Amino acid sequence: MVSGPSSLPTRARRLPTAVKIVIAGGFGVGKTTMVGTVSETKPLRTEEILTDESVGVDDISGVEKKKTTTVAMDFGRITMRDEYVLYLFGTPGQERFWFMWDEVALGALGAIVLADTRRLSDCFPSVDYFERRGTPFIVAVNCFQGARQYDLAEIQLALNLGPAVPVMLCDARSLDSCKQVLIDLVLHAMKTRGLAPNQEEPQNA
Ligand SMILES: Nc1nc2c(ncn2[C@@H]2O[C@H](COP(=O)(O)OP(=O)(O)OP(=O)(O)O)[C@@H](O)[C@H]2O)c(=O)[nH]1
Ligand SMILES: [Mg+2]
Repeated sequence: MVSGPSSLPTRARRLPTAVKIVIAGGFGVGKTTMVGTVSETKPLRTEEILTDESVGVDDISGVEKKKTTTVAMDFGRITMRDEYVLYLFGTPGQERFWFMWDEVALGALGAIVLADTRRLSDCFPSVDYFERRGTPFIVAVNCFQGARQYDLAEIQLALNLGPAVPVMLCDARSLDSCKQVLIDLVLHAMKTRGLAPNQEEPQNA
């Protein structure tokens, strides 16, 4: 007897849920790095070389070794437990490209605001933006070498975040660390939006 679709196990019948996630934050905070670390496909990048022309326009203090910058967006994809396909959109960090944020953020389930404690105030515009839009977000502090370590509570206070906004440490170069940030964001966004997760929560991508 040939089995019809109705006899397949539930997991095999369900298509993964497509979810759009935005990765935002200030200039040079590690957005492109994070998308590249987790993407299971070759990430799309729109990097341009920082030239002398940008001196005085782009503030590269703290990231003086940075040679390129995102001018439109990053794009990558990661599947979690065959349940969710996360489409990752990294925003351009520099102020002169902020006009693109509305396009990038449209329809997103939630956002990661990456922060660098050496230049914490650079993530204020991203925090303000997602607060105003009502998009659930979490703050992930990318731990650059040499940067002073702060308590998460100190960072929460410094960014004037409500207690419901999760703050966590991460390393944008580490796959496990980036996956954990994504899992925390998806769970937070679903809870905030009152959505029920698929049968199993997206743990252990
Ligand atoms: N030590 C350390 N360096 C990092 C980390 N993440 C990124 N970098 C480096 O920091 C620089 C900035 O990284 P990008 O990923 O280009 O930053 P971005 O946020 O995409 O920058 P813009 O698009 O220009 O705003 C690069 O030289 C990375 O190699 C990190 O976790 N630790
Ligand atoms: Mg970038």
